[in-house]
Amino acid sequence: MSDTRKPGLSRRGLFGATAGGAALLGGLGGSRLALLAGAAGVTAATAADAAATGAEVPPGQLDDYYGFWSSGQTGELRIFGVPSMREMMRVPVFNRCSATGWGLTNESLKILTQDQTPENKAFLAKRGLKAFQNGDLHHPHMSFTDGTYDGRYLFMNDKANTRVARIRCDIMKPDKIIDIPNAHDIHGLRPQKYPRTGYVFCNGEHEAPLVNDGKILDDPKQYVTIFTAVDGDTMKVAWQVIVDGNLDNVDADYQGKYAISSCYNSEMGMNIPEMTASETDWAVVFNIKRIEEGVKAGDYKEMNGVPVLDGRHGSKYTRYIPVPNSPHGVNTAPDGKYVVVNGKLSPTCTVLDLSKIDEMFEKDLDPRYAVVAEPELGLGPLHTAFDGKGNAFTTLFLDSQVVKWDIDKAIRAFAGEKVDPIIAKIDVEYQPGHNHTSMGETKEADGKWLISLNKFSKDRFINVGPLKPENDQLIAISDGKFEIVHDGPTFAEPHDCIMVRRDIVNPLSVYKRDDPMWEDARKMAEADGVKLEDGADQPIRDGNKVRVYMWSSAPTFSLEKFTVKEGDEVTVTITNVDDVDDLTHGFTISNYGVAMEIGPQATASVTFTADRPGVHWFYCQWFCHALHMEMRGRMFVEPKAI
Ligand code: K7E
Ligand code: CUA
Repeated sequence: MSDTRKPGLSRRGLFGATAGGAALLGGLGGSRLALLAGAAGVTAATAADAAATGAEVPPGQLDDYYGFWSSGQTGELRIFGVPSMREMMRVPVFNRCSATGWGLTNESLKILTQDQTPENKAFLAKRGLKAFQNGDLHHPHMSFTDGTYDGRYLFMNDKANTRVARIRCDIMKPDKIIDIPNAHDIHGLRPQKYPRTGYVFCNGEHEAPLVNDGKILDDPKQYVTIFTAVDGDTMKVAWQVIVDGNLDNVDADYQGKYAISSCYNSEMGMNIPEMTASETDWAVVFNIKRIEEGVKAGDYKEMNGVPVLDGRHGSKYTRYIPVPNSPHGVNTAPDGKYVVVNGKLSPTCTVLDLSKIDEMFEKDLDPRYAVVAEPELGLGPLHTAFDGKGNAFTTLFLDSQVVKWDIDKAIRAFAGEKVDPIIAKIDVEYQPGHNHTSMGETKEADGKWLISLNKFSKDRFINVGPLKPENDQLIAISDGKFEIVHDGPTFAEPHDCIMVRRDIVNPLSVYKRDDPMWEDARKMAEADGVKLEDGADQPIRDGNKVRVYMWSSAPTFSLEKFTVKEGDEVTVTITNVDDVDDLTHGFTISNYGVAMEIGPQATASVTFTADRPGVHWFYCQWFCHALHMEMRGRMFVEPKAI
């Protein structure tokens, strides 16, 4: 990064001043300076500004929107309130969570392991693990019905370990996490918007040999990239399509006909010069109906139990629309007519007309036929959001700006009319990636708020050391406004988010006792003649397996002590019989690495080997009562007779 304190360099320290930035800018000519000259600055917002724009949410008042934020390499989902930008909750998904025991409890491990590929199971077992401990969650998106959010599920990708997860919105916990076979490193992910979700489209970003058994390295011709459609109801892979090039981001249309993915490596390069060599890459359009017919007709190869169709050039299932160098984001406008493919290394965005895509397939036309605009917007366009009123907002990574532009004018300019589609630009701090508008990826886009998820915060906050937070900026866009009203530091590293009207999301406050999450615990208890809500007075022994059943009710566990033998495999199952809002208990056994959350009316269990003799206190780690500190008991581990 450039040193912004050096004289002669602005505080904004544009990427253009760095070696990496210079390389990225190569070939873009003078457009950067021209664009910068036209950029409108923005002044720091004050609290009064925030109040005037409605961004301030006074203490005790509720937000208008749920913000579902990804967390990139942290592997979790985060829930924000918008417009206050208060972080409300973190939901562990692909990561291991110390607070809740996600990745440790039997209930979470079942979800993490039940759809693993045999290869992953074996690979992890060799490392003494049941599940991966990390993830890279980029794209959280809600399920749709008829073009808008329906509040059922959230779907999300794991780029690090090629997984897809689903969160139940009634309890805000994952209920399905699946490995995607054949593909490598799921990046772009979007649910089908119409008629409903339906499919969840997933891009395998990275290319690899189709049979990746260590025989092929330097023969990229034998590398492929795989597009996956997951059935959002069953969370099974429905089908996959092999494509040319790689796959970056994806979006679906509002007609249920297509998914459109960007490709930044049509070259099939294996290093940066090779990947960026060509002046054009493409957007690949998947024809859902034709693919479904192909699956029915048996036009596929089965690989790891999945029908895999060939969608490479010449296939009837796909079309490759050439777009300028290394596109990134793909965003369908809420009018259902247009799709914007963001140029990244090109200062342009390419606008596709979905009705022309219909014609292109039917009449087998030149794929560029579907292009109806290609406005030059600024440097490093990554993602575009919409206000539902004909305007688009595109992040400019290199310029550290968001540009507001008029889709219709861009189309008219492309047709030859002398109109400028650019309405305004504002500076954001700094280097924005995704942006998102309230309800903006649905037909109910309301044009109230825009978020710019900036990859660098630099000097916007007090210095917390070399690792800085990112900076998510809230921008008011209603009534023609275009101003930043809030800076929000975030830990590594939200890529994407959605903002959902709060009436759509209605989670429970207390679990229902018949929740399927602890079905296994219930069956085990039944077999042991125990009712989960009643617990058992004594551990139940079955060889060297010992099962301990307790209930919790503030501020007590039903057992003040239990005894097991060294070497026993112990399963502790706890049912929180409190049915009060917000009364979560925890269960931690000291010096055993055991901790879990037990929500009101929930059951949770954990299994471990009692290999340390002696007295070990277990305690509740969720502050639940005036006697919370006293909410504890002893596990006594009798030493093995020597
Ligand atoms: Cu970071 Cu959506 Cu993974 Cu763009 S992606 S920024
Ligand atoms: Cu129960 Cu603290």
